Amino acid sequence: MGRSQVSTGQNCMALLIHLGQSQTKRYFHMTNETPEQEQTDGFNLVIDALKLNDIDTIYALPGIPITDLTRKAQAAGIRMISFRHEQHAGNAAAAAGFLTQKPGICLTVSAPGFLNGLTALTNATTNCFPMILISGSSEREIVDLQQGDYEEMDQLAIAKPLCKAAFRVLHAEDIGVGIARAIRSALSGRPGGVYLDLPAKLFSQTMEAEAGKRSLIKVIDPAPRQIPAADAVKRALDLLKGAKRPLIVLGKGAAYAQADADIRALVEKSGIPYLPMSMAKGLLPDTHEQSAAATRSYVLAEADVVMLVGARLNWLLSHGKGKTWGTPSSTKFIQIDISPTEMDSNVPISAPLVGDIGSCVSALLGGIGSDWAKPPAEWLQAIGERKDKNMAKMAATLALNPAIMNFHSALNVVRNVVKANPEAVVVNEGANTLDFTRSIVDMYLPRKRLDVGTWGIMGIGMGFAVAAAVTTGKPVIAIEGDSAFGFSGMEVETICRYNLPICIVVFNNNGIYKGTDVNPLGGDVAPTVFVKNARYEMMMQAFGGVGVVANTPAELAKAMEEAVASGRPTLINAIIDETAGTESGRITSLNPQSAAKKK
Ligand code: FYN
Ligand code: ADP
Ligand code: MG
Repeated sequence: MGRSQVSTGQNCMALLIHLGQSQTKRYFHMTNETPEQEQTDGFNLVIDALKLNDIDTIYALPGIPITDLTRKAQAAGIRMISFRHEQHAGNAAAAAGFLTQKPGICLTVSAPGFLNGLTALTNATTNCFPMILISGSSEREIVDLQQGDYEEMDQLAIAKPLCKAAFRVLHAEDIGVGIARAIRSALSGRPGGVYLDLPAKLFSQTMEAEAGKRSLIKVIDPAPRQIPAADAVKRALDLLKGAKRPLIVLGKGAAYAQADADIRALVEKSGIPYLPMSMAKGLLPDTHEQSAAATRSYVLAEADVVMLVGARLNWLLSHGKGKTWGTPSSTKFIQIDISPTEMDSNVPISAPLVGDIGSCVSALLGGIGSDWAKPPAEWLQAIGERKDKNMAKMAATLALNPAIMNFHSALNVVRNVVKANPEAVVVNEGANTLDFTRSIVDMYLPRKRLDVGTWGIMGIGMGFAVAAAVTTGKPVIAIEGDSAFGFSGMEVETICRYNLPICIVVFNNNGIYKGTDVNPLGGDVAPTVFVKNARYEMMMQAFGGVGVVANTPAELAKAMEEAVASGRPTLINAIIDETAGTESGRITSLNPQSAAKKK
């Protein structure tokens, strides 16, 4: 009530402000006719439209022209998480979208703020996470004539090729439609990032409150189910039935779909071994007997029929061809995906199953009756043997306790802490830190692992951690390479400000990949190394959080256990052997020199 009430004095102000603007006449006319009518404005309409659509949190960085919007949204009961850099606000929005199936909202200022948010928006689109980047923008008339406005930039044009959809709202009465279109675009079909451009002038436009209310849209069924065709389901089942060495690959699309029980039932009833992609870990517990994660290379090379569930045949799966898949590959693919054009993007898909994962998986389940034959015993046995061998090897490595802590001895601690706290969300980035954590730290529950995703992007750490803490209320454990942490490290202040239960462990080996590179000419240090023995824990102390140095697994275990139990913002500077680590972790082959050698 109070918020949308504008006093007569303010009304006059609003009228004055509107003089000389293109919509002035209309509003003048309207307000003139009904001077006593309750008024609303652009600020309130944006807030009301978001609230109407159950948006309860905004990840933002205030400034011209959206400062008042952040204040008013907070006053209206929307949780406002204010960051130190827009990229991290954007990453938080993206992760919130992935975790909740509601578009995460990032709010920024114009030009530079918008550009800072754009990397996150594009990354969200690449990862198929629903998010909306809302940026304030400068005067259209001046921007379009390139007359040099404050933070002048044609933001809509720049955003368009970099996200799923982009919209601009010029009139207050169109705010409802603009936000509805943004929500639908972000959530329907393949989820992705949407840009919404709100010029500064829009916020102070007024209109009659009742008409404003009527102009808002509550989006009904924003991600409609897409039921797969019966013949497509049959084709997929027939192919699976005939397989001698079947494999299921679960991707982050499967994690996003929140069809956890049916996915687990499909895997278990079919008896088919499965491989989780990184962010699908935990969809079934990594300790599940049908998991083939510990013998990844073997199953990819040997499988004759592979069913992809919300996973793309991109670089992370070697595009479905080449050495990884056995040469020459005779693998046949079934692909479950909501996007029809994903099919045949890299190799032929023998059985495309287009629809939402929940509907596709339940349709497949319908076809797996009591007469279903489990995969041939030789296949399961071959996988089992290799898996046991690899896991025994891994266990032996983890049991070692070298004099200086390395990735394995430190991650053995993390593995135990996560096992004891399976509800905790693990955020993970780096090169070696990422690759070792992925294979060493088992996940037990769906959507508990957030990482660098499709692009292998650094800098997601603190944004993802904040969103995980805010949306789940559970402890967050961020396992960060020292280089990776640097991209978003300033957000430790944000973490302290909101007192979030985030435990950051910086794997400090003094550099990118490792800390031992030397400049052959002397002078400056090598480009890959950092200040030696950096005191990352003091960054957390600076803002009132807990900062600890861990030189040994025992110290690391104590610090992590305390952090998770207390829920206090904590940064553990875990000192890792600076000689540990390989160039680019497990993707060394992508370095140009290695790639050239391979040819
Ligand atoms: C996995 N493995 C295990 C286990 N889990 N062994 C024993 N026990 C357990 N629990 C084995 C697995 O079988 C593999 O061995 C190996 O460990 C590695 O497993 P992973 O990580 O699943 O497999 P791989 O080949 O590294 O996966 C390819 C990939 C992955 C491309 C999907 O590397 C990836 O997601 N990379 C992202 C990298 C990235 O984005 N980096 C950021 C940029 S860094 P084998 O079966 O013997 O192969 C900039 O420099
Ligand atoms: P990963 O990297 O884990 O293999 P990808 O991001 O490559 O996963 O693939 C995710 C796939 O999931 C995308 O092709 C996307 O279209 C699809 N997807 C996302 N959500 C759904 C859904 N609800 N139903 C069906 N497919 C989905
Ligand atoms: Mg490092």
